[in-house]
Amino acid sequence: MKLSYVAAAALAGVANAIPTITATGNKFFTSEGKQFFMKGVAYQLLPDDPLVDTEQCGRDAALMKTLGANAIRVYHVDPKADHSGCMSEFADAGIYAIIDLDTFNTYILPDDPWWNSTQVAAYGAVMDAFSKFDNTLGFFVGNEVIARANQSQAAPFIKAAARDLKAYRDNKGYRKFPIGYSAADIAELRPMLQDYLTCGGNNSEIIDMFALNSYEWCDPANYNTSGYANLQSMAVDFPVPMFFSETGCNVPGPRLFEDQAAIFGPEMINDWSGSLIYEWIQEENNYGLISYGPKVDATATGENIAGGYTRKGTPLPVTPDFDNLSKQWATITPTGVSLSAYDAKHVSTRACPTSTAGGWLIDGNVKLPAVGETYSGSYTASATATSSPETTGTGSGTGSAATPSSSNNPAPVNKQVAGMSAGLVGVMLFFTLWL
Ligand SMILES: *[C@@H]1O[C@H](CO)[C@@H](O)[C@H](O)[C@H]1NC(C)=O
Ligand SMILES: *[C@@H]1O[C@H](CO)[C@@H](O)[C@H](O)[C@H]1NC(C)=O
Ligand SMILES: *[C@@H]1O[C@H](CO)[C@@H](O)[C@H](O)[C@H]1NC(C)=O
Ligand SMILES: *[C@@H]1O[C@H](CO)[C@@H](O)[C@H](O)[C@H]1NC(C)=O
Ligand SMILES: CC(=O)N[C@H]1CO[C@H](CO)[C@@H](O)[C@@H]1O
Repeated sequence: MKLSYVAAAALAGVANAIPTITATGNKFFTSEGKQFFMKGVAYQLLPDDPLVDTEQCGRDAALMKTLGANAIRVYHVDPKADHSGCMSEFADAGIYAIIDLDTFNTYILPDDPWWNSTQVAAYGAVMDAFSKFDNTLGFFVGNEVIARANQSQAAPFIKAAARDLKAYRDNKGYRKFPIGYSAADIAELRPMLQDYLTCGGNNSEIIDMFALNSYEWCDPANYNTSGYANLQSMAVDFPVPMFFSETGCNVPGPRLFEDQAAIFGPEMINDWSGSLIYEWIQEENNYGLISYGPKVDATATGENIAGGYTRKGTPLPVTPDFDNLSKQWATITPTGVSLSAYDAKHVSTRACPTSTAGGWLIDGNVKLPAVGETYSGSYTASATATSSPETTGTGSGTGSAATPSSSNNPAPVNKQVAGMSAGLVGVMLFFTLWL
């Protein structure tokens, strides 16, 4: 009696468990051997940590499930808080989480980069807090650290962070969570940044996934006019999974989300692993898919009110954006390739880019900063690996095709609560100083 009860409970446990995700070649796979495509949303109701209120997570997870989402991306968490209730609500709804390891006081800064043991410990604490959940998909070591070519000197620090957090993951015996970077979509950095972060031939020093925050597809647009064809030309057979970590231009609105059909369509499906829509909660920037009630006075304060919006309660779809996205995703059910049938030899590392005057600043496969290092103004060439080209992928795009530049890129500028990048923090500090 007792035994069969235990067996039944164990069986139920197995049935309910969410498969874990790993990266192989340029694709994600579930522990059941199926390819995994992300349909997700950026989720940051409150600045410090949206994954601590189990009931709220349950309400949001239920509606995300009806939307068709299977992933969230969270920019800031408190490693000391208990996330088990929220993570289990999302797991029950079939939803994975990508967590940014950095936060307001630990970002890698673009103009004055350093990487030290305080950051390693802080990023590691976030990994510790989320390593125990089966629905943790992976981690980012940075979000939009670099926004201009003349900030590319910070790129080796991003690689150093990936190197040290991958070593941390492995030393702790955690499963092989992909550890990646979420990049601003900037024409003058393409494709050098994505190529640099994955080049050099030492797997211990590259990112495991590359994600783009892209607002190039503004209605009306199609695959060619949006600039996605250009992004795709640089993504062919990329060595690690690529996906959109933010997307969903809201100009002119209402949003149609027709880009989803392209991302999951024949042109891109072999090289992209899906997208995360910016963002769940409606805020001043007008990117929300839901709200928790009408806008309130910008100066109003209260337990769950900030920046003119209530940040807790029953999620109410923003019309027609929520339905439009739901309908788009309902038409998209990619199966991809199974792990057993997948041949990762198709992908290939790009050469480390060489520096150019007034452009990309890192010349080849430079020696990465050690823990405790601050940018000194130059890098030394790598002692070990060479900067000679490895096998170059077929899609080293020249950027000469339809190339929407960052200047017509209406990315959210108001990301105080959600994914405010270090660059924007810098800009804000600048204005604060001058106002
Ligand atoms: C790392 O850098 C931060 C910011 O400069 C500093 O506050 C912290 O003390 C540094 N940690 C170490 C171990 O030097
Ligand atoms: C970097 O480039 C931007 C324009 O892209 C320019 O405004 C800024 O002054 C440059 N910064 C430096 C330090 O040269
Ligand atoms: C690869 O990188 C790791 C971490 O930096 C380093 O310990 C190792 O020696 C490197 N391997 C080679 C062959 O250079
Ligand atoms: C994009 O351009 C290619 C090449 O000119 C063409 O074959 C394709 O039909 C176009 N796709 C769209 C959606 O316009
Ligand atoms: C695909 C889809 O549902 N599109 C709708 C999005 O919203 C606009 C405005 O209400 C509708 O006209 C579209 O049909």
